[in-house]
Amino acid sequence: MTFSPTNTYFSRKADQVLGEVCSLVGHKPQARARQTLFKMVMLLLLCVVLPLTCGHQEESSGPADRFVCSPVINIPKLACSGHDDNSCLDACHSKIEGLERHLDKEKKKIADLEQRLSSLEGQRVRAGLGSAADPGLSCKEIKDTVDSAQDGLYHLRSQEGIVYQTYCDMTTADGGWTLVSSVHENDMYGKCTAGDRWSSTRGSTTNYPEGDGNWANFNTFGSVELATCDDLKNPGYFSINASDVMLWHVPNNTPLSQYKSEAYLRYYTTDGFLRQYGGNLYSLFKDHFPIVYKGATGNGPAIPITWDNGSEDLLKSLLAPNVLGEVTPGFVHFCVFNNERAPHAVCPGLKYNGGNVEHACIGGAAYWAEVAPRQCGDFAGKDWDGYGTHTGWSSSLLELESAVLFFYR
Ligand code: 3S6
Ligand code: CA
Ligand code: CA
Ligand code: CA
Repeated sequence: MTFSPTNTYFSRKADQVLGEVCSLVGHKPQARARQTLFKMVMLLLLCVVLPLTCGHQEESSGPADRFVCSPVINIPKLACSGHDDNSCLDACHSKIEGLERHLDKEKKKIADLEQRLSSLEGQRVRAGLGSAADPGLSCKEIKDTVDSAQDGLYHLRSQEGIVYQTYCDMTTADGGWTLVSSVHENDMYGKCTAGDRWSSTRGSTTNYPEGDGNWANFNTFGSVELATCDDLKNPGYFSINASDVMLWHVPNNTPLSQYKSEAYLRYYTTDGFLRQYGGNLYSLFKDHFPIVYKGATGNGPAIPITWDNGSEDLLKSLLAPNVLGEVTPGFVHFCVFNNERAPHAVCPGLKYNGGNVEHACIGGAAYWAEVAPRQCGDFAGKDWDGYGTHTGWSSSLLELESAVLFFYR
């Protein structure tokens, strides 16, 4: 006699017990456990129950009745048309394994979708970088994070946590340029008077060898929309850790929306020179080349520039004619002393080789000795041979009446 499930009663009984056990453990039974259990139930039925209730039973010979072997696991019921319990259980098993593989695939899909969702959520949060709610540290940080960022106004925060708004150029040479300052001459006839913040607002004097000292202090002034109407200096000037500078020459009183289009000269450095001077102009002037009357450091570096708008020829056409013999266009030159040992903070667009620096370079301290106070001010001696005459040592009117905007990247 074998224990094959040839009898409907046996097989249903076994199936019922197995199902109860399966539901107790909550999952698929192991094949061996199922076989053992099945045999035990069979024995019990054959030896005890059957003689009492059923009397004589035929031995196995015909085909098996339908045997549902997986009542607990919610899969399509498997009909055992087979011949013994092992083949049925094997079939059950392979079915379960198939479903598990399917489940694993679905789990992986869900994990992938979750990852995509969290990535999209991250982008949405970072897309607000540069807004009032999430100020960036620099235009470069914003551009690096949001590649589609456009030119315009953004909110930044200084290292100290001061929030300010400024203009970001997000397109020139891959963008990321932060407007940090502008040098504007509001009164060429006023010699180191009101508005001469990048030299001296306290007169032509040797009492203050550094003048107002704004090239190397934490003072701030102006506003982004008035960068061509007055001087600008925001916390980015001393707070941003930058590599290069970009300069724009923009006619006075140009509105913010037209800074770029109206800038007839636009150029930038590419060699990362700021990194060796502390990461910004504040550090360059504070720690390396102080703007001090009769200062002992000598001239600072002349950094090659790449033109974005304008050219060396255009620059030369705007400079004072006498200056041309003393300069090499194609640079931005920092901390340049003249014949009388007056420092000039920046020579925009050129390297100054001679001694009459005051006619082409801007910003300084508080004293220019030559016919003092005639060269004292943010634009020093750009009007030496008359206001905007473009003769001798005088600049063109356009240069005299334009602000120089400074960007960091
Ligand atoms: C080409 C004329 C040179 O003139 C000199 O430059 C003159 O002696 C000085 O008065 C003048 C100034 O130094 C210009 O800064
Ligand atoms: Ca002035
Ligand atoms: Ca000024
Ligand atoms: Ca001179």
